[in-house]
Amino acid sequence: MTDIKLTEITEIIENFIETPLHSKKNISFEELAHGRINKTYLLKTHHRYILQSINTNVFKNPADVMQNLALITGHLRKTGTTINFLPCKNGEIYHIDKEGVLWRMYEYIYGDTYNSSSDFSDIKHIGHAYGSFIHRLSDFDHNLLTDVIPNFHNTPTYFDALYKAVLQDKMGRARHVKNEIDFAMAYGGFASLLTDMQKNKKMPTRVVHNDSKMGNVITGRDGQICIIDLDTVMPGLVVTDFGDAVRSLANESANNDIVLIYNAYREGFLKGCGALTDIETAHLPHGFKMMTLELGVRYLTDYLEGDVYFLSLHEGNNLKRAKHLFKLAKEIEDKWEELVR
Ligand code: GN1
Ligand code: MG
Repeated sequence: MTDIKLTEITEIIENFIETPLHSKKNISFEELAHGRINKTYLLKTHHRYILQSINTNVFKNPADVMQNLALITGHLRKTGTTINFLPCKNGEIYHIDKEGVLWRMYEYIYGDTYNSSSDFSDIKHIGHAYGSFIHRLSDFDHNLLTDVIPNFHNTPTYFDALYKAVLQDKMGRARHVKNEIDFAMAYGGFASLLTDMQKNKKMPTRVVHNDSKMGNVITGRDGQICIIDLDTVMPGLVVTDFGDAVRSLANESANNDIVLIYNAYREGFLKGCGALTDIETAHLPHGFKMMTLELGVRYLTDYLEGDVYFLSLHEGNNLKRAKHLFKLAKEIEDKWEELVR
């Protein structure tokens, strides 16, 4: 799936200030296909680097993303490890190529990740990592950040987009997914529960990660935790950050007991983030349910619109992802009493 040549890569990295890569001998690269939004390459010489281009269909102003990242990583660096972006010859931490594509590079973080971990002590560890992340950013002024994807976890807007996609039915796919559409629509009322509380100031706005998947936590060789994929770090709700993480664990972990996953994550998360308000703590299960439905709705909408947002690996990929999440939402419903206990 790699569609870039080594000569193009070397041309891009020329723009970053001197690094061991500039020996240009023995450089090899491979595409890392974990993300569904940006293109990511691992560059190898005697050092390793990550080179990424930002998807401008998703991030309309990529320079704003980099401005946020400079502020966030600067703040995080005061209390521990974070991503180190390489400076460019132009004085920025990014380079824009002739086609207008924004490229950035950072030092590869050697360590362990937790893809498909099923071990409860690992899950607690991931929870603790994201909890501590929120804690480390709790004294960062969120007004400094640009809203790089407006309404990113504003669930009702995704439901509105689904209604619109069903009405337009650009690809003529709606009739094949009637059950999924009906399943999602039944949650139309639930969708605004958390955003309403945020609007009414019942739930505080905090700086959160907003894409808290297990694969974004790296335990470095020095034992320090580094959280990556900081593009969507923005003001948001703790409960959605919590919920998206448990959603990702329940979806991708080899372990399939969602109540045990939820409890293990909750224990680590609460230890890491310190005091939450009673309203926040009481709504952690709602965050899990909300984020599961929200992502399911986003995938279903993208399927109806012709797979224009998420990288789709094959025809029907986004529908399959949506179905999987709706199955999880149903399971959350079935286990609700145990989750709110
Ligand atoms: C996208 O590309 P990736 O995997 O980091 C998406 C998240 C979804 C995720 C689902 C900016 O993130 O919101 O949860 O896919 N990011 C954006 O895997 O839309
Ligand atoms: Mg991401």
